[in-house]
Formats: sequence, C-alpha cells, structure tokens
Amino acid sequence: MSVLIPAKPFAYPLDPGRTALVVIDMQRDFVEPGGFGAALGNDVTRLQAIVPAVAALLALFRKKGWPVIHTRESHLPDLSDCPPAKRGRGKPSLRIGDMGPMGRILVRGEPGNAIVRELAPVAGEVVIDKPGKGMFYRTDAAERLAALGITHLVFAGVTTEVCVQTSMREANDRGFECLLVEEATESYFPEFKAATLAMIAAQGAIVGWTTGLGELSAALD
Ligand code: C5J
Repeated sequence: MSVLIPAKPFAYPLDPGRTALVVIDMQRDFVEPGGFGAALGNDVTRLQAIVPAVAALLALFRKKGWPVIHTRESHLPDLSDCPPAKRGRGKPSLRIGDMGPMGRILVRGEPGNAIVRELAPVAGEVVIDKPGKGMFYRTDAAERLAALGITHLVFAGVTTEVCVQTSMREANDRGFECLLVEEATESYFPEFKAATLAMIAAQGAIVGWTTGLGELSAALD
C-alpha cells in the first residue's frame, strides 16, 4: 500500500516495497575546493551545505532497509567515453582529464571522483559511474533498478538543474515515479535550483514531485 507524502504539486504516492533513493554525484569533484566545480569558477560551499540533509536522507533509507543508488559523473582514464564536445567546453584552465589538486578531473578512480566521506556508500549499495549528465545514459541503471523491482525513485544530490534534473527526466521517461527532496539538492546558482524545483512539479507533476526532508521523514516514521 502507498504512503502519501505531502509534496508539490500534490501528495506523492510512495510505494514502500518499490522505492529507492538515488544520490546524484555527491563527489569531491563538485563539492570540494580544487575539483571540477571549483575549476569552472563556482562557489562550492553552496553544495557543501546540503551534506547533512543528504546524510539524513541516507540514514532514513538505511534504517528502512530500502535500496540506495549513488552515482558519480566520471570518465574512463583514456577519456574514450568523453566526447570532445564535452571536454572542449568550460574553462580552458582545467578541463576533464587534466591533473588537478585532487587528481585528474572527473576521471574514474581519482581521489576527486570519490563520494564525499560523510556520504560514502556502505556495503550493498549500488554505485553507478555515468559518463553523461543523466544516470541512464551508457550505464546499467535500468537493468539494476528492474532487478530490484523499483518503480519509485527519491532523488537527492547535485547539481539540481544539471545531473539531478537530467536523471529525473530520463527516469520519468522510463516510467518511474520521481520525487526530489528540496533540502537535499543544490545548485551553484540559487535561481536555477528554484526554477528547476518549480518546473519539475509544474503542469501536474510533468517530471515529478518535490517535497521537504521534514515532510518525507515525518510521513515515513
Ligand atoms: C555538472 C552535475 N554540473 N553533476 N554535473 O556538470 O551536475
């Protein structure tokens, strides 16, 4: 039976046996100084501020014993999965694959590509390395979720309007019921976060729902 979570634009029908948490790209590359986000000229402290909220959400799902999926935006060391169009954009000072203070930028296995310590995956949790912004592009996310019988996805992570929104749109197109937790997602640009939250829930949940961490926790306790 569904649990109704107070949400925008209307209550989200969470199915306890079929729900997974997806934490998008809470990796050092985006959240800590010296990574990809900082190399692009962004203030990473905005993203650091949501770590406690994401940790609380993780604790809630772990307590329930519900599946947790982490993603990392990352490329193979030979960059064969990084289109020149992607590598060529941004600031020329530090591009994907270049050596930075935390190893090679956005490259799999480098220190900067690790999920931040406070949110590190625990045994049994799925980690998906994705070369694109969306979690389904060139990954086995669809097969992994199908194997777990998942139909409902609760989203957190960074950045709201890039990898979180792209992943939610991909999931929505694949038939998943998607909920984004407002305090557990952030952008380098507050106006982009606000616009993304609004457009997700607009037009009768055209992409999905949004809710507060307090609302979700209270409804599940
Ligand atoms: C970006 C992401 N912003 N995880 N990646 O390049 O949102």
